[in-house]
Amino acid sequence: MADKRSERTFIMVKPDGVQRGLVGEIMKRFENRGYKLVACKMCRPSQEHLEEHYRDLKSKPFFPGLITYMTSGPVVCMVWEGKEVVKMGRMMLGATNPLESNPGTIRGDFCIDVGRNICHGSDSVESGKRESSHWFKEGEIQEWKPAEFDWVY
Ligand code: FUP
Repeated sequence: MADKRSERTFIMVKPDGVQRGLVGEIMKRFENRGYKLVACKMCRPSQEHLEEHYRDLKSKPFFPGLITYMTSGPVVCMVWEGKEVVKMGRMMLGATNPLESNPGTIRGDFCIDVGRNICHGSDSVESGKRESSHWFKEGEIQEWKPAEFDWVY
């Protein structure tokens, strides 16, 4: 149980999510669910940084457009911690393609185009670790225990 509670996922509000003022809405959903924010910053990532983040998609036809979109403005990067946060985070974000994302999910409520799908979430515990350390230095991730935790778990 203690191990599960320390699972981490990397969540990013993409440039369109920032421009549309959805940062607070997305953070609120994770906080309300009971997850713990352990890192957060706004940044303007370089093309190289994004190419490394999306390295598994390099051969896809949409890759150049994806990089152009992702470098078009600032993003907000976060690490959230808690039980099953990787799977639950993906569920809260909704399917990659907004046509398949259910109402009630972030994508299902706020977007209609796969190329403007407002947020990113790690797809496995391993990528959660890799992405968290790709976007944050060790000292930028905080260890802390919220007082109300005993009412969440
Ligand atoms: P996800 O893990 O939900 O971010 O989905 P992927 O890693 O498969 O895709 C990463 C990003 O590529 C998506 F968020 C949007 C973009 N993409 C497209 O633009 N077109 C596609 O057909 C698939 C993905």
